[in-house]
Amino acid sequence: MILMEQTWRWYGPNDPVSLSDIRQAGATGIVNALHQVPNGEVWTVEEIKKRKALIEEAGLKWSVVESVPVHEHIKTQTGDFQKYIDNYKQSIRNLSECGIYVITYNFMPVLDWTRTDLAYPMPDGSKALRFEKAAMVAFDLFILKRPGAKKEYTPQEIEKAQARFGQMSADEKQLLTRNIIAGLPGSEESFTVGQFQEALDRYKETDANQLRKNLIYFLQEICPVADDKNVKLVIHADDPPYPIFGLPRILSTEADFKQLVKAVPNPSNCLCFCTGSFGVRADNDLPGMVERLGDRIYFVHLRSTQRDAEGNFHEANHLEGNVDMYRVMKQIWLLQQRENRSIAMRPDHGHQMVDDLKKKTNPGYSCIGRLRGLAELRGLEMGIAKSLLE
Ligand code: DNO
Repeated sequence: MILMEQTWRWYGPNDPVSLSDIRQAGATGIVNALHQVPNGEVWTVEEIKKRKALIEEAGLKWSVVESVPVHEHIKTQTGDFQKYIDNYKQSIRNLSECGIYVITYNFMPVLDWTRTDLAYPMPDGSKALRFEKAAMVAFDLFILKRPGAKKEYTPQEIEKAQARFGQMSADEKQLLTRNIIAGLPGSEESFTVGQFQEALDRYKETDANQLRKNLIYFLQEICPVADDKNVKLVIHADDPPYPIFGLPRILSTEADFKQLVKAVPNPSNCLCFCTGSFGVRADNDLPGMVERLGDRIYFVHLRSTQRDAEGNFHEANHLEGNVDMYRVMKQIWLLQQRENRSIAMRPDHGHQMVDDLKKKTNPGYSCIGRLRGLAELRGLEMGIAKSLLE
């Protein structure tokens, strides 16, 4: 019987969650990145080996890279993009040489994952991450004052945002701004309001079609290297899975990924299946996606989101919310047996809860919430496996 490899995202030596904590959570694999290397530069064998040794000394294995960031120039195909692509190829070769074969990346313009509230109170006293539409629109229209933004919203949305903004204190406005543009854990970019507008302006010539072409070009360049080195390049879904701030998003649905595979069929062109990101769209059939895209899934982020009719969502407990985790898990288990391989998963995000409420934690990446998530998910997988086998 093949079960998933249980992994845990670790932010490196400065992470308040230590490698020893992670071992006690029961994970065996580490998901890590060299955040100290500036975006666009080569990850050297020496630096990779140093980090790898640290992880192995703790009795764990560096299983997945999340992420080798893709430089903005690659996404817009401007400036030194060819140099950055060459550097990316070298990082792939170097990681493979060190025995690391799964590399996560995303192709979201300017911002990585985005939330408006990092401490949304849940009825049980824990705190969750939340994306509130009215707050996002309020930031866009009244703080950023993005030219042309008004056209993208309905009169009702604008009215709601206006009312929401009117009730915010100066501190709340500042916090909202920070939450959106100062960079959440793992994002490689961080902006002031002025810098953010400049970054958006760099996408004036890059609509969804162009961005897709640039991604295809990037993959046509790097996939042959990855194929040759046995590496899987797993793209992460857009989060949230639709355009924000007028920026194109091109990996939000099953059709988006299928189109990408059609354009670049290389075996290394694979998917990081993030149930929380894809699950924000009601039109994404998650268990069906595992069934149909499974041969390309080499890493899984498991979490659930709860959405409402207005486009708000918050992160639910791992087995609650809109993601049918039982059906997703069943498909993953079947896929593993079918293909005779174990897939790395990590419990993604978790509520800030219990003692972590008194600590400074990385939003979404506190210890106890993820520990709860991992415990529930491994139990679910074991239950499914045994019930199908007996
Ligand atoms: C958020 C993460 C993302 C992810 C990147 C992958 O919690 O899932 O930051 O790591 O989008 O490149």
